[in-house]
Amino acid sequence: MTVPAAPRSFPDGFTWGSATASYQIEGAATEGGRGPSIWDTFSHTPGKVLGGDTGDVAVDHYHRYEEDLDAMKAMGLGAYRFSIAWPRVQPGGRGPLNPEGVAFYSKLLDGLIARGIKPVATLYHWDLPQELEDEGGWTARETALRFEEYARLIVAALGDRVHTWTTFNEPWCTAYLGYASGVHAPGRHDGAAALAAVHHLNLAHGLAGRAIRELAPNAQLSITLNLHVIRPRSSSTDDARAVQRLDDLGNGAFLGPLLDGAYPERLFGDTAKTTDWSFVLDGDLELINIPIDVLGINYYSTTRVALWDGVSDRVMADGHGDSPYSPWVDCDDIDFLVQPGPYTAMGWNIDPSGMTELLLRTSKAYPHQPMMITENGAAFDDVVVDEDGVARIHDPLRVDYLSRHIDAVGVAMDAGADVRGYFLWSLLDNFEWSYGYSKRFGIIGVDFDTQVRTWKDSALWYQELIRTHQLPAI
Ligand code: GBH
Repeated sequence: MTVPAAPRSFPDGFTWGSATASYQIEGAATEGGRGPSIWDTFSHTPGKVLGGDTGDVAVDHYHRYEEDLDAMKAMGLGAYRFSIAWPRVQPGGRGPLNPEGVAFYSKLLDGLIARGIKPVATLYHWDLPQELEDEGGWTARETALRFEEYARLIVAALGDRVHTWTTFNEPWCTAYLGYASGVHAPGRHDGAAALAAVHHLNLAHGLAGRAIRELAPNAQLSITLNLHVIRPRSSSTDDARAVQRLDDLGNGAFLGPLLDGAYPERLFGDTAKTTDWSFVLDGDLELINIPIDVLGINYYSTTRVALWDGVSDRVMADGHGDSPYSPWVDCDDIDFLVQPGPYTAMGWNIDPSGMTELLLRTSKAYPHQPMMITENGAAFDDVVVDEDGVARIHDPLRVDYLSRHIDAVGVAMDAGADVRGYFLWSLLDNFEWSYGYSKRFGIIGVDFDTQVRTWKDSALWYQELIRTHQLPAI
């Protein structure tokens, strides 16, 4: 790994933020008229989440949001990226808004604005109302129409206070982890369903985007994608082809319709045995292709692959959780290689060069598209110590990870990438999906028994970075 050229300055207008998601932090799963979501069902199904953990309580942000807002203010955050729980504001996914649910986000927005923090609101970070899943979830076109209605209602209710509306967080995860590998809710294993979900998520983005433009004309419109940096094991044409197939499924299936108005042509051939893509109807691509103000990118790690030679032992590295099912539809002949370390506590390899590569590649493909990093961060085993009666959490590995990745953003910006901001994942330790509470991504530590919050060294470090707009030497 390269050593950051520090100190590095960032432009004054660059936004420093942090991010969370509703199901991971709110708790209060049955309060305030909230209906069940697919993550309630999934986490309450034995065997789905490590340790049987659920988001029932999470870090109780629903009741402690004032304290959390004060921490954001003290840290100096310029923006806060959070998500709205659809089943909290429109239980069941149909019909009128639930005023109590709306009131929670309304108070949150007022609290952010009063503290001078720009709200970046995501409409969907994976908590689909269970009733809609019962009717087919994202495999059903109807869900995209329901999402448009939800967007219209909630944007009309909150719109003028939200700086940036993000339709979806990581539709790749919703489609492929939810419907193909099944490590996320709703936990299905059906490649055809996953590809239908890809399209219906894209369509829902277009429909909601149109609603946001109409109802909140002064807001920024965005979507967040977890784009994949996929590298070949060798320079063979076979390995290059493997990379291309994964790039089409993981990146092109979203970037294509969103920014080019078309799916990558190769994708149809590569998935022909699973689906005929007849769920793409006339007019859909025009709707999806609505211009966005800023493209959100989440970056954590890289992937290395090879086309299986049919003889060697198969390799299935991390990235599939414990599922025997792959999220990569029709890619059974591709091997996912164990990457060289170092690794985070998730087992993900640490590779800041992927951040630079991704930003430069995206800005080359879409030269006029502003971008922002909407998530980057790492889980590590923190060291909690008592220093003269004061609790401290030392997390030098996290500071190191963040330094190198923020530096890598700077390298891309120096080379011309138009990056408007960086959101650190995550503000608080939280419910890490199928890993439950066993993995901590927060820069503010949370004692999951007492809910006491303690700033980690990384939070103090980030506070100083924000104050000075300078990445210090490590
Ligand atoms: C994000 O997901 C989420 O938005 C956030 O809620 C979550 O807490 C956070 O990251 C930390 O996990 O071998 O191609 O399957 C990130 C999800 C991480 C999904 C890496 C794919 C493995 C790569 N991604 N992962 S692959």
